[in-house]
Amino acid sequence: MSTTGAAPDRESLRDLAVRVAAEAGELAREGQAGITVLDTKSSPTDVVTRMDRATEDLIRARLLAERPDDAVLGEEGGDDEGGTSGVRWVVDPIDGTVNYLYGHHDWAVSIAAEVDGVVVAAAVNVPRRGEMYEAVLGGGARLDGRTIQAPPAVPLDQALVATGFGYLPERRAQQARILLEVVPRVRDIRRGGSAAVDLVGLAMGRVNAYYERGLHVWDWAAPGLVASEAGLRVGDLRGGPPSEDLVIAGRPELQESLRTLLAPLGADTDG
Ligand code: LIP
Repeated sequence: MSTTGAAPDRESLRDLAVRVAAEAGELAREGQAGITVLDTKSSPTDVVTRMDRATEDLIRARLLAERPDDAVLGEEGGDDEGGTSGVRWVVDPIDGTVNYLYGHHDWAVSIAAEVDGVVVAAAVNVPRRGEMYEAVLGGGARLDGRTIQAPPAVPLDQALVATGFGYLPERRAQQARILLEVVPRVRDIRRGGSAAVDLVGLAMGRVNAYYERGLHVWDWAAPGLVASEAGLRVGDLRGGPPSEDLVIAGRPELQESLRTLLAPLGADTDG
């Protein structure tokens, strides 16, 4: 992507993300009742609904109406590969589609803005909880306008740890084997069904740590910025940035302890 003009300010990108996430969240919330599977993706369990597509279409249209020179990467529509502004939006219209399909509350609309490859602004709307999270890089994280800070670390054996499972059977089998080693060493496990809700919940202290293999950048871009701006470390298993191999998050001391537990188990491999 070639860049033209001055970098836009982060707050205006965040404000646009929040406005669009609010409208998209309302559309998706209204469409949840009676929703059915429209299609499947990587496996028969990896579903997409009419509302995933409609919500992403609305987000793309609203973002590009205001910023026509930006690029957009979305879970459902892929990478448009356009854009000359240096800004790329990373969008998950409904993160937690299976929760959405079954009428659960924990699903989210995630919109992040990257400038030259760095996530600088984010909005995560969890409509059925009535929660709008937002963050700018270096500017902190907020829930409904109030600054949030994650609570201090706890020792690993007292940690409530969220995780998730991929859609491929072989990967799930390895994730289950790893879980057998994790469960006896932590307070308990939660499988909420939305990586975005897990990561913003971590920022709120609803869990103490989170790990998952096989996420995509749209799963973590926006909620990962909310989490890191709330004082959490969000990375991979080897001390690098979050990746499809593994996303692992928590207060730095706890994230380190969890990495030490997971690394020898091959948690960033399929076994
Ligand atoms: C899902 C996640 C879920 C995870 C799945 C998937 P989707 O996103 O948020 O927690 O375990 O692997 O990535 O498919 O509902 O947008």
